Amino acid sequence: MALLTTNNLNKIKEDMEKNKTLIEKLTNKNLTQLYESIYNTYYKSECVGIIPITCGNGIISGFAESIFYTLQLVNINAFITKNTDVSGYYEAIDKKADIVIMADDETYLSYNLKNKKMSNNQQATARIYSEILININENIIKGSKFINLQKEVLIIGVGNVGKHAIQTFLNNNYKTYIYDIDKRKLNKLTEQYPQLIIFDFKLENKFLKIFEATQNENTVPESVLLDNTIISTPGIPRALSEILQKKYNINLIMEPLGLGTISMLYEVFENK
Ligand code: NAI
Ligand code: 2YC
Ligand code: MG
Repeated sequence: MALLTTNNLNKIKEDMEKNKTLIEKLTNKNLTQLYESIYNTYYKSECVGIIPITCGNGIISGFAESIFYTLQLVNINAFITKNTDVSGYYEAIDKKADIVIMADDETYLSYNLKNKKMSNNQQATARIYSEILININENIIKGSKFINLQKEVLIIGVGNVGKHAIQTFLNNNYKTYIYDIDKRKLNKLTEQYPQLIIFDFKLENKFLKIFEATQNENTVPESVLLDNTIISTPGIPRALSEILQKKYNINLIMEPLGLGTISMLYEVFENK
C-alpha cells in the first residue's frame, strides 16, 4: 500500500480548488451535482467524525486536516476527534457523529452508523476519477476532430484502485483498453472481462480520455496523447510530465486525497 506523505498533502487546498474548477468546466456540473448524480444520494445534515489512527506507520501529519478541509469545500459538517483510535471512536459517537471516517495503512473507510452503509477509498476513488471522464460535457469535445474517440479510454495501472475503474467504463459501453507492467493482472482481467483490450504501445492509438492509477511517475507516454486529452489520475506521483502537459494542453485531474474522500461520503449518504 503506497502511503501518503505530509509533503503530498501540503498543497491540498490549492489542488482541490484547481480540480474543482476544472471538473466544473469539463462536466458542466458542480461537485455536489456530480457526486449526487453518480450515487443517487444527497447530503442532508449528517455530521462526520474524522478519527486519527496511530497504528502501523502512525498518524500522517495533515491527513485528518486534509479530510476536514475537503469536506468543508463541499459544505459537509465534520470534526476531527481530539482522541485517536478507540478513544477517538468513542469520542465521535459521544459527540453524535452520524458517519465516521478513518484509515490505517491498509484500509481507509467511511461508515454510516444510521444506514450501516460503508465505503472503501480504493473503490470510491476509482469511481469518481472514472465518472469524471464519463461525464465530460459533449460541448467540450464537439469541436475536436477526435469526437469518435469520446467513448474510448486507456486505463494505465489496474491495481487496487485502477481495477475498480473498469466496471464504470464497461457499464457505459466504452471501448476500454488496459495497460499494466504486471502482465498477470492484465491476463486475469481479460479473462474476467473478455471485452477488455490489452493496450500494446506499438499500436498507433491515441486517446482523448486516459485514467491512470500507478505509484510511478511519467507512466503516460507522448505516443498516446492528443491536443486537450483529459487525464484523470489519482496516481501519486504525477503520471505526466509538466512539459508534456503544456505541449499538448492536457486537462489533468489529479490531487492526493480529496476527490476520493468526498466519494466515500456520497456513497454512504441517504438515497434520494
Ligand atoms: P497498486 O500497487 O495496487 O496498483 C498500482 C498498479 O500500477 C500496479 O498494478 C502496478 O503494476 C501498476 N504500475 C506501476 N508502474 C506502472 C507503469 N509504469 N505502467 C503501468 N502500470 C504500472 O496501488 P493502488 O492502491 O491502486 O494505488 C495506485 C496509486 O494511487 C498510488 O500511488 C496511491 O498512492 C494512489 N492513490 C491515490 C488516491 C487519491 O485519492 N489520489 C487514493 C488511493 C490511492
Ligand atoms: O493519520 C492517520 O490517521 C493515518 N493512520 C492515515 C494513514 C493513511 C494510509 N493510507 C494512505 O496513505 C493511502 C491514501 C492514498 C488514501 C488511501 N490510502
Ligand atoms: Mg482523491
